[in-house]
Amino acid sequence: MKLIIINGPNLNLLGKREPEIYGSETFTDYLEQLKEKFPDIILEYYQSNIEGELIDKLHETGFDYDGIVLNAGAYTHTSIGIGDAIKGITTPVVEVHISNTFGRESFRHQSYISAHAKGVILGFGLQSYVLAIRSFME
Ligand code: CA2
Repeated sequence: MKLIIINGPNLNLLGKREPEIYGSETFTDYLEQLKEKFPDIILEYYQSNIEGELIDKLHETGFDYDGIVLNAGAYTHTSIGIGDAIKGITTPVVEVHISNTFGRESFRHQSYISAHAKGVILGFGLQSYVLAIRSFME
C-alpha cells in the first residue's frame, strides 16, 4: 500500500514554536517513527507553504496512490481550490488536524475539505496521523 502525507502551510514549524498547541516534536522526526510503526506501507511525505503546489501534489498523487493523509493547515479554512482538487481526484483523502479545531477560534470551524474527504480526524495531536493511516488499513 502506498500512502502520502501532505502537510500545508507552517507545518514545517512544528516542534519549533507554539509547543502548547502543536507539541515539541518536528514532523520529520515524527515521520521516522511513522515509518517504523508501519513498515509494510510505502509512506511518502510532502510539505508546502504554497496553495498551488499542494493542489499540484494532489493531482500528481490523486490517481494511483492508495490514500492521501492531508493536513492543509490554514488553507483548510480558506481554500475552495484545494476542496475542488480533492473532489477531482480518485484517491481517497483523510483530512487530519493536530489540534481540535472546533475548540479554537470560530474561523477554524469551517473546512472546505471535509465535504470531499473520506473522513476527518482531529484533536489527537500527532497521533491524528496514526489514526488516519490506520483508517486505510481496513
Ligand atoms: O491543528 C492543525 O493541524 C491545523 O491544521 C494546524 C494549522 C491551523 O491553521 C489549523 O487551523 C489547524 C496551523 C499549522 C501551524 O503550525 C505551527 C506549528 C508551530 C508553530 C507555528 C505554527
